[in-house]
Amino acid sequence: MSRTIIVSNRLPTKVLRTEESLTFQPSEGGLATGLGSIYRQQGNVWVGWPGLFVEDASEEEYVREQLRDDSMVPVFLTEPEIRDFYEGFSNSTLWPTFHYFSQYATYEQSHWEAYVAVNEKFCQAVLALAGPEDTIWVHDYQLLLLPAMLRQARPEATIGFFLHIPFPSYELIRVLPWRKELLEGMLGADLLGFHTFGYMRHFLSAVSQLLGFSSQNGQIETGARTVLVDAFPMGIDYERYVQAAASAAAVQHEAVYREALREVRVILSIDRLDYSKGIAQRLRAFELLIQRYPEWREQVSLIMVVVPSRDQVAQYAALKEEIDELVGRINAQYRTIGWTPIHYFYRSFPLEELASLYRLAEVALVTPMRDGMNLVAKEFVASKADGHGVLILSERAGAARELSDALIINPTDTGQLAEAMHDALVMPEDEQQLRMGAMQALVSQYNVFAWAKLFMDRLAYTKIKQHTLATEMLTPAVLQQLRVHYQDAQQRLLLLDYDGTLAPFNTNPQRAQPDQELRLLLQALADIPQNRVVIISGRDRHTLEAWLGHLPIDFIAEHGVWLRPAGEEWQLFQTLNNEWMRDIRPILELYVARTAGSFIEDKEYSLVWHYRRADAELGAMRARDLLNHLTFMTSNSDLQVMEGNKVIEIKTAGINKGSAAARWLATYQPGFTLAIGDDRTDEDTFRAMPPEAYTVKVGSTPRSLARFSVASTTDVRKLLRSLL
Ligand code: GDG
Repeated sequence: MSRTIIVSNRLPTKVLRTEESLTFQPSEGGLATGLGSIYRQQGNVWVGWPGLFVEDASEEEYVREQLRDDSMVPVFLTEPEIRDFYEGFSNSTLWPTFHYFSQYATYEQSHWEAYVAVNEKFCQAVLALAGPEDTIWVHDYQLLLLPAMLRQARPEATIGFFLHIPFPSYELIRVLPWRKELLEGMLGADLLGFHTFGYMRHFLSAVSQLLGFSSQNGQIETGARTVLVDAFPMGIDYERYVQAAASAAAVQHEAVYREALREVRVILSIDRLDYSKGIAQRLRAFELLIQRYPEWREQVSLIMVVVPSRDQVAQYAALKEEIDELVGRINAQYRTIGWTPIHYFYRSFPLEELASLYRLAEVALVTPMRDGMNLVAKEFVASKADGHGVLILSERAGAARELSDALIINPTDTGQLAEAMHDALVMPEDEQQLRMGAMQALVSQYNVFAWAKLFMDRLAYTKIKQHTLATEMLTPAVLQQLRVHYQDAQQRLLLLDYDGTLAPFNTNPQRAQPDQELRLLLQALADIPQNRVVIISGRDRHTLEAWLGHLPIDFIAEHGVWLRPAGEEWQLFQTLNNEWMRDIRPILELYVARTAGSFIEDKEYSLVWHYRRADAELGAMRARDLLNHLTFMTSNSDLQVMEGNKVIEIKTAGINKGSAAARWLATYQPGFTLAIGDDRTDEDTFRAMPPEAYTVKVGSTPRSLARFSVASTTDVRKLLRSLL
């Protein structure tokens, strides 16, 4: 049985040492709940640090056993490892660099060495667990080297990686002394996920500039393997926040706060202490609001929750001081006996109290300088059951790509931020409802479970594709074997594409008519009574008829629209049926949701996805993606996927080379089948073939569903001649 192994720096449970014993506390984090549904399934596990320095082997064993019952495997880290690997390289080198705070980054060789060693430690822990069939999903910036380490030990493993923080521009990555090693580490995965298209674009650019691997449609060819890169915006456990906000405890807390605040309206800000979160800028903007609009004094307060984090690191301590000083100064300057401008809490709250703050607030201020996604923004949206409330969101949070109905601001523009607060406070109710409703629809649908499923499905798909796309050269040994099978068979089917397969391309397509050699070759093959020779082409039937119609061979023309068995009349291949739309429409809807500006056109016998109005680069990428997705989805059906000008059309009636070829297979039930082709439409033929068929791709690109490949049309003719 195959299992899923989740690996992250921290386990979703925190082990705490109290005076008497050890306690095990579940983590509240979004990742823990989102992946909870996966790691608790039979056999699955989560590997990570339990957050505790163990004292001896017996304590280690105790923790290990306790966690085992809840599907977790601990990796024990020492204090020096946490200092150098975690606080050092992870949080003082990678975190500032990836959040565009290079000026805070340190570059310590000893931290790097600890980072390598701890990634290696995680690698050993995973290898001790993982079987060859297992799927390994690695998380976040603390484990960038792990995918390649795992790959080296297990070349066939299925490995996914997701980065929770931004991936910055190449200009920042290039500053790191270990930049190549870090990228190579990530490329050990089969699938690399980022929150946004922007991050993914930065990653592809860094890989291209630093490692020289180009990419197409998010696929990187490393030489050894294809690595797929894609955007998966992470969601929250929506229902959990809806319920927490509706809970009796939350309602009660809100009532207590409300009573204390009387009529004062609330703007809310919640973050971990971090320079990336823009906390000080937010305070200055609030001050500007009450300077510019004195009418809000005594009417509005800012409730600011800052959750202690990393305060051992110098910049964090300095930031804490700055915040303390700002809050103190602003409050001292503006407060009145009945009104406190800023209610500042430097601690964390239980979930229900957090939910009561979400309920209480009319405006949420989520204004990070940089943030991978920012889940607080989504949690606020989920908590506003009545549809009231305004979200002010930084354009530099990943969430801004999805939550376009928020008031989107530039967090360094203090004036704009103050104006946005004012606008939010005066926003009419119906506009609030409209914006909030749209965001709720999105956040509830693309929740954390959908996110995890999308990632896992994509990983499985990537892996299947890697396997199906392995093509080997048609060697003399294979040819020998092919001829033996050919000789032994009573019925033989030869499916031959025309352009690029039997005849070389000509700049003028009408000049590519068959030469004498080809006509004789086809004639000789067709004269053998056991052989059924079929020309299977995208060309129109009139051309094929004119060029080869005199031969005793079959024709499949216009990619399967028209058929003509030897000696018969042309006939249409057509079954007009729309049932497939039920399955295909949801896929298109998914792409509409993932590609702002795109839409679906419903036609009588086809569905069309239009992306002319989408961001050009994203549209082109999603189109590739959708094509791949649809090609895969429709492999065993009779659908045709066509790419047009900024459109992708899926047609009914199962008209493609594959379905036509399948009809020939069913009719003649050959003991030997040879299918040769050179382009994408021939992949349909290859796909329709039984596994024992000889499928041959012509051309130098090795990626094909065909089992074998040859270099040119000359080789094809040689192959066919050898059958005579
Ligand atoms: C990283 C990326 C990305 C906060 N205060 C309390 C509390 N919280 C919870 C929030 C939210 C979580 O902490 C914070 O999540 P964020 O996404 O906002 O930020 P990071 O911790 O920096 O997370 C980030 C994320 O990974 C996921 O990929 O979105 O960009 O930086 O869930 O609710 N929870 C409780 N009490 C508090 O006082 N219970």
